[in-house]
Amino acid sequence: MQLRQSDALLVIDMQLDFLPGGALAVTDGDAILPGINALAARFDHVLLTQDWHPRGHISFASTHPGKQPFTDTIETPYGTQALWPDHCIQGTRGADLHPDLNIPHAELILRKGFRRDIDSYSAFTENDQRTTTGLAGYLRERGLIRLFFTGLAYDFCVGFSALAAARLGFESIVIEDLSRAVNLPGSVNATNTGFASTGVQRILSAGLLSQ
Ligand code: VGL
Ligand code: ZN
Repeated sequence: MQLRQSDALLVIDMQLDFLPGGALAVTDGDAILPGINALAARFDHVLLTQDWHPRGHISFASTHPGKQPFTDTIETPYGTQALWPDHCIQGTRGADLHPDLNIPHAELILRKGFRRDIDSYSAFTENDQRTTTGLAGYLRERGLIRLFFTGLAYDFCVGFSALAAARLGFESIVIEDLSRAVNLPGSVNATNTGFASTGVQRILSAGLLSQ
């Protein structure tokens, strides 16, 4: 696959809390770091995202007495919200990008999930399906219309971002081997079904790295 000037690589949430040893560690999340670095060097335009929650965030099980992370959910004005361990708290070490992420030419770091009462898996549209992050406007204004997604987690922030991008009219491509899943029951199947019905493409990095 030939890269174009209108392409951007989005590197989703490669933060210490999502990597082994972190508060919401994704299994083997660190295994994709070298591949992401190598791929990013091929792209003129790279954007990074950072999950960026205030203390007491609605998605933290600890905010809701008696609730357990991963298994319990809550009902919110915008629907059912999964509950997680405290993670990616603004300004803490766990919210830092992994120091081995080596993409000095990244042009934007987009923070999301900073509203206490709305979670945001997607880098475009928050979980209320209404509030936007402004990213679509930023990309359109810059003429970046074909988007490649890598990072964590496949079944949450990568998946929701790629789906939102496709719905917003971008060409949306997930690089499967440069992502890893949290793997809650059914979450990967739901992600793949959503990709198929929304027109999100799934590719392997080799097709881009061999150019
Ligand atoms: C994520 C759960 C909670 C992610 C963020 O980056 O996939 N997952 N917050
Ligand atoms: Zn989060």
